[in-house]
Amino acid sequence: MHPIVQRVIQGDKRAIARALTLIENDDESKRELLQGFYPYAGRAHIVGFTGSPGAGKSTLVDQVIAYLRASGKKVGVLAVDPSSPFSGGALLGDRVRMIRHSSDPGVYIRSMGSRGSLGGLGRSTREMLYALEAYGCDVILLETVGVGQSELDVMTVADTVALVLTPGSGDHVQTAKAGIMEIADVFVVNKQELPGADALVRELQLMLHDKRQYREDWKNPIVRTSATAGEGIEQLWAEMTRHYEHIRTHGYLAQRRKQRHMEETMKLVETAFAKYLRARAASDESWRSVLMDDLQADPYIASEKILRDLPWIRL
Ligand SMILES: Nc1nc2c(ncn2[C@@H]2O[C@H](COP(=O)(O)OP(=O)(O)OP(=O)(O)O)[C@@H](O)[C@H]2O)c(=O)[nH]1
Ligand SMILES: [Mg+2]
Repeated sequence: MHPIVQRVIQGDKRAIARALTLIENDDESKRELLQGFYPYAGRAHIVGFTGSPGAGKSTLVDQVIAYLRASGKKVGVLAVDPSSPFSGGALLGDRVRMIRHSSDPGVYIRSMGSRGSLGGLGRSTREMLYALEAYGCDVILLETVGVGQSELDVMTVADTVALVLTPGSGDHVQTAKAGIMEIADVFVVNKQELPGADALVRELQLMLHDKRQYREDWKNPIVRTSATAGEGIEQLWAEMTRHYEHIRTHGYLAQRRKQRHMEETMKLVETAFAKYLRARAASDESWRSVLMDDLQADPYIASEKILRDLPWIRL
C-alpha cells in the first residue's frame, strides 16, 4: 500500500492535503492512491451546494460545518472555484469565512480550481471525494457556482444537492438555468429575512405543484434559511438527512452508484481508445495517406476506409 494511503486512513491531515494535490495534478502515483482509497467509497454522505454567485453558499456551508461538528461528525469540504469572472474574490471569501474551522482536526477544507478540461474537473472531484472518504469524513460538503455546465456536472457526484436561491436577486424560478432545477433535491431560500422571500417560496411551491414527475419519488422540500444569522440550519440538515435516507432505503443510491461506476469505467476506456486512435493515425502509413492525402474521399468515405482496419467495428 502507498505510504500516503496508510497515513490518510489513519487520519493524518498533512497526508490528505498531499493526496488531494497529487490527485489534482494528475500525478503518476494517482492510480495507486485511488486503489487504496476506493474501498472506502460510499462511506460519506456527499452534499452539494450550488446556486448563483453570492447566494450565500459558503456562509451556509460554514454554518452546516458548525452544526455537524456539534454532533461529532467529521467533515470534509471541497469548494470548486471556477476560473470564471463570476467568482472574483470567492476564493479569499471562502477562506476567510470558513477559517474558523481550519484548526479543527475534525474538519478538512479544500478549494480546488477548475483548470484543465471540463470533464477533468468532474473526474478529479470524484477522485478527491474517494480520498476524503478514506480519510474518515462522515459528511463531505461540495460548493460550486451553478453557472456553467461543468459545475452542474460536478453536482452529479453528490448524493444530495441543495440549490441555494435568494429573494430579489432576479434569481427566479423561470429564469433559472435549464438543468439546475432538475438536479436539486432540496431548495434553499437563503436570506429569508429579506423582502421577496415569501414570493420566492410561493413561486417554488407553484413550480413543484405543476411538476408531474418527481425524480426518484422525492418531493423536493423548500427550506428557508438566514445563513448569516445561523437560522434554519437544523431544518436544512434534517431535510438533507431525510433525502439521504430516502435514496438509501429505496435503492436509488445503489442504482446511482452502479451507473456512476459504469460511466467512470467507460470514460477511462474511451480515453484510452481515443489515445490509441490518435497515435495510430500519426504512425500508420495507410491511415496517414487516407487522412492527409486522399482529399477526394469525403470524410464519411475516409472514415470507413480507416474503420475497415478495425474489423470488430461493424459498418
Ligand atoms: N442578508 C443576508 N446576507 C447573507 C445571508 N447569507 C449570506 N449573506 C451574505 O451574502 C454574501 C455572499 O455570501 P457567500 O456565502 O460568499 O455566497 P456564495 O454563494 O458562497 O458566493 P460565491 O462563492 O462567490 O458564489 C456575503 O456578504 C454574506 O454575508 C443571509 O442569510 N442574509
Ligand atoms: Mg462561496
